[in-house]
Amino acid sequence: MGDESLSAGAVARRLGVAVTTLRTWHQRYGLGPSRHVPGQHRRYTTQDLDRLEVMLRLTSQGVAPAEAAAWVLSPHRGSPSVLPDLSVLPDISVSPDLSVSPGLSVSPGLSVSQGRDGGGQAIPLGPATPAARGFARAAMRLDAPTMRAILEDEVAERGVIVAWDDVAVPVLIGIGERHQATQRFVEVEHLISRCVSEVLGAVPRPASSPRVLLAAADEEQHTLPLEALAAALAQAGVASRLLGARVPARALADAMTRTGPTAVVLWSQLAETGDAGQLARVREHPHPPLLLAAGGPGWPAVLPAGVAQLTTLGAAVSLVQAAAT
Ligand code: B12
Repeated sequence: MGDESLSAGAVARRLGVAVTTLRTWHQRYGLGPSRHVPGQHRRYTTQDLDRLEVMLRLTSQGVAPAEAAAWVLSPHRGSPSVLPDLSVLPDISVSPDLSVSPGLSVSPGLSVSQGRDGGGQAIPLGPATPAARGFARAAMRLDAPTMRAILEDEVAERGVIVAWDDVAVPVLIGIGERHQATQRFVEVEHLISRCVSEVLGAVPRPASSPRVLLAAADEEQHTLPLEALAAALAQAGVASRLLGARVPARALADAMTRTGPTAVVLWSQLAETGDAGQLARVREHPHPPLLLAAGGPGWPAVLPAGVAQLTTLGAAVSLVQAAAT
């Protein structure tokens, strides 16, 4: 956020809590905005946001708001990102992990139990940005407007690559793990996919004619990383044509014949769809692209000669941009 300050609405979106919760924390516990510009509403500074973030993490772990606020405001607490040793606070149930649980727009005054299900009601994130935690919390509440607002803010403020790497990816990986462990939360996963797609799809595209072709491998349904690539390329001024999921080799060859791309990127998420023969076929096309690249964990470790391996979104943008311009 730098030196910039935020309105209550922006802070609420970023943290994934209701504005009324912020207001109550301000009135009851003094955790309000500290930046005062004459004639305007007070605004939240980076330090204010840090304090609220800790407040949120503590209350999500079962600490009563009054105790959490007292700790946050304590002059001895050190860095705002350091959490207290929960075992020394009285009357709280302690959860060992820092995963994000739903229901955090708790009614103020709620003291202890959040009804946690051994972490089963949460998206495990590990170390994550406030925006990722807010996005994960909103996802667990199936609160699509807040999810979209958080991601849109990130895209606008930090760009597609950071929004994808720091917000979408940890939450996608986390919900995948949570689903695998519980066989639940398909609805959350689908809503996350939907919101990520919508926000990436809304990034304005360059008017130029696309010379980049993006496609998922045959039978591959995972397309979000390609959608991120298309949006990030667009932000870098590079137009692309995204064919989407499950593109058979023949269809890809036909699309190449008709559009003559200088760069082709194929995505495989699953080993089942990562048949390197598809890459070889692109290479053997009568008009092969300048750059043929494979992305995703589904491909074999050793790729056919002449195929570039993409490992991160940022590197993919640089490579494709260089080939397409
Ligand atoms: C969203 C999702 C779906 C959605 C996809 C929607 C869409 N439009 O894309 C839907 C519902 C369709 C789906 C379907 C399935 N899914 Co799914 N899905 C996911 C989920 C949650 C996110 C996928 C994603 O976008 N990953 C991209 C990023 C977030 O992950 P990553 O690739 O590991 O990222 C690494 C690198 O690729 C790189 N990276 C990240 N982003 C980018 C971008 C670029 C451009 C580059 C170059 C690199 C890069 O950085 C990361 C760190 O190394 C994952 C969980 C997960 N861990 O990925 C499961 C997951 C991939 N799915 C899984 C499964 C099993 C399935 C199904 C088989 C389920 C079923 N029984 O039907 C089907 C597969 C159907 C098919 N044939 O494709 C498993 C795969 C397990 C495995 N390895 O075999 C996962 C891992 C979930 C899990 N933990 O079990 N899925």
